[in-house]
Amino acid sequence: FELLRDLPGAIERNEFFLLYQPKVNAWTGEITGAEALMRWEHPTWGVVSPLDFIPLAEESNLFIRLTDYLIEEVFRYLATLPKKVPISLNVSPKYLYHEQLLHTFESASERYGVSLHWIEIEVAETSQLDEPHHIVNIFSDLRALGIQLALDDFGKGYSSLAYLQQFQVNTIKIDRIFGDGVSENNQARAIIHSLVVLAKEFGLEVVVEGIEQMNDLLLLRQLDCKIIQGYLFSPPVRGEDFQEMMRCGT
Ligand code: G
Ligand code: G
Ligand code: MN
Ligand code: NA
Repeated sequence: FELLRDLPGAIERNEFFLLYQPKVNAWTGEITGAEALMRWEHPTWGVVSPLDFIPLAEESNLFIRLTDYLIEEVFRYLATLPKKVPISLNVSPKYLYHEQLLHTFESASERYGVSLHWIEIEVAETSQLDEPHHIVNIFSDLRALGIQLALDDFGKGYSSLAYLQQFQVNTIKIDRIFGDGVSENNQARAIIHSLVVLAKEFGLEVVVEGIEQMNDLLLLRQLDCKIIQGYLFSPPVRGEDFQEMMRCGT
């Protein structure tokens, strides 16, 4: 309805912005990276969640312009950081079929003088990744450029393990349905424990999402999880605030 009507013009009107949520070392609290999360500042509705506008954008080709904006904005931001950390971008699986994909990353990297090693792409494991051959090839091209790859929302979809076997990625992000409340849930604990063991076998990094409580953090340390993301440490924040967090070394 109205969101759909307003979406095309919103890009020109500069109504989108990014928040950054830190990923931190579970032992030291050191910031190891951040995930960029998009928001739409709608003139009448206020801040709109990507859960509401990404599906709309994916119905038309607007998701390409939004992803182009995301990439441009993350490089612009990285260029301003005195001490860089890797930044993760959520990319619609559909964008993996966009023919300008590699060019867009390379061009931004050159223009901003920021190495592609600072970029990680998160692809939701819950999404249907059709044409596995294409995905395997595009992942391989992206890795060749130095871009890191993560399977997002891991464990929540239907084909987690199949994807892990088919697609070479660097990281799995364990979905927050397992991380949130893990200290009071034996099943979640067993699942995370197994995924940590599995990830080690594959030589993958593990990030556990949705950590809000100290007890969960303490348990994740026991399970040998090294990197966590969640409100316990910080919600997604404005770029200036993320930079300030890094400066203070929290
Ligand atoms: O930040 P928040 O928890 O509201 O994000 C909700 C969902 O929207 C998450 O699944 C997240 O991955 C997705 N999301 C956030 N920003 C972007 C973006 O820039 N592009 C895409 N495709 N998805 C995003
Ligand atoms: O699907 P993806 O993992 O990209 O989505 C990340 C979403 O999770 C973002 O919308 C972000 O705002 C949200 N998020 C981040 N940390 C927490 C948390 O500790 N608890 C909850 N409930 N949501 C979180
Ligand atoms: Mn994500
Ligand atoms: Na996720």
